[in-house]
Amino acid sequence: MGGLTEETPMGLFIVRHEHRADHCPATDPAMGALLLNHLSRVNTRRHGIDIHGEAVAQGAHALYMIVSADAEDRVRHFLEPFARAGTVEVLPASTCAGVVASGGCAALPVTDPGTPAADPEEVCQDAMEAGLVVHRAHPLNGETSIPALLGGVVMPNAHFYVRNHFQIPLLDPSAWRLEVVGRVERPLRLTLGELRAYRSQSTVVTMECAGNGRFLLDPAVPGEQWRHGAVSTAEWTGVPLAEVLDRVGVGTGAREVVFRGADHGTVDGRADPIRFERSLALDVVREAGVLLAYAMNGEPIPRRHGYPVRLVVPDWYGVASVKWLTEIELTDRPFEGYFQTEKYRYEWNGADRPRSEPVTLQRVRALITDPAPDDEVDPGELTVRGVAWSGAAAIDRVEVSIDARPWQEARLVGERRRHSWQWWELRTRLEATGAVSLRARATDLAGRSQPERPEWNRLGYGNNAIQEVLVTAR
Ligand SMILES: Nc1nc2c(c(=O)[nH]1)N[C@H]1C(S)=C(S)[C@@H](COP(=O)(O)O)O[C@H]1N2
Ligand SMILES: [Mo]
Repeated sequence: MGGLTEETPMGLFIVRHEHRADHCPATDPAMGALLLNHLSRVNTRRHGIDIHGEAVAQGAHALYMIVSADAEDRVRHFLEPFARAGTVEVLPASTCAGVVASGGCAALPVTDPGTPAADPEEVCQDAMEAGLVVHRAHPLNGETSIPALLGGVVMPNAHFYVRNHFQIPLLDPSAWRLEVVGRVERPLRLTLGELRAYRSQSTVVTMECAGNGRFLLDPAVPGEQWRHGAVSTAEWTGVPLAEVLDRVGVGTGAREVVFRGADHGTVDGRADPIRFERSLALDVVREAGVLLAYAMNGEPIPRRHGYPVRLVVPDWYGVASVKWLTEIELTDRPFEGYFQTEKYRYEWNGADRPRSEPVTLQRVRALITDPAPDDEVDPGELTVRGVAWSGAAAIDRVEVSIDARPWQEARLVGERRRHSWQWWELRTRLEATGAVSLRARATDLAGRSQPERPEWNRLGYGNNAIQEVLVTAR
């Protein structure tokens, strides 16, 4: 093993030291002090190791440590004083995130030789530390825990849900280019600096995964078992796609715009790896206020959310908002990519033949953020709060029903918003004690509301059934 360089990956080790009861070094004050100095930050840094935790099992004369170092030899060298006092075992180890992300204790770490991609272990560890509820470690999929929604209109980037189909690509911002090709009059190739020089716009947008709430479908359907947290809101800043289209000039016969992400991998039923690609009709692109976003809540878009540039399609289910965008192609025919034609479609078993429809606008929905499921609340005054949104129109009203009693209208908080969710609250009274059911139902200005029960479809999309939160009053 070479010397300690900046690129040397650090290994994780578990150390176990034991000594005989009648040879406990800690009983001798001088020896004890020596050991403590040996374990000091100054000394461990000198040895090129980092101690994450150490503890002595009480009465067992056994010491355990979790350390990292670039090589096992370094750890052994550091442990020489302990070896003189008894036995030393050094076990190469992984974090739980590393083990789960690579598919088990016996598996080798995941690597994809094709593209530089983010380290799955690191990506997963970050998500856990941010408090996301992880559904799958690799590729990372995690939802926002509902209490984390509480607060302002937008939420911190760290808490924004993550939906990935492939590994997160590591794109170098200086090498990144956005190609605009196909049925255009003047094809274009933009650097990040050139894109940022265009007129920018900021929009607060609520993004929801079409699979949000899938766990409630009966019979169960395959796919990530999202609860209610595959939805978040951020302020996105970027260039209106319409500006770039004006610049290239839409060519004759152009009908659709295809967006390509830099991420890729294999999927069921296809032999060759594919990229993440989606299309939108040209008229949708013009009307929807689509952004080529480079900032999220005022910061560069984090890696897992599409750095350096992603599409943001307000009001549409998240799948339309292609991350790690590198190519835009105008075409004269309907796009038939995997994520367009085989996934992200509502499919029902029709009377005589199966029917299918693409997933488009987010369906109207209210979420209760407070109280949380299984909370204990005091009888008497109760405030129920939450958010509500709809892709088709602004929210008209939110109503709450307690224990299936008549609906009470909640107050909408702040101004009416078009592309982002709306906070609402209801101050009410709880007369009874014991188990209490709280339900919230939103209606938008287009007159759409929520169904009582999830509407089943084969791939489990668009479940906007009225949410029920059960709490206990005592
Ligand atoms: N390139 C790329 N873009 C993507 C995806 C993806 O896997 N790859 N997932 C889509 C889906 S299904 C959703 S719901 C949103 C999620 O965005 P987020 O991870 O920033 O929350 O990104 C969309 N864009
Ligand atoms: Mo999604």
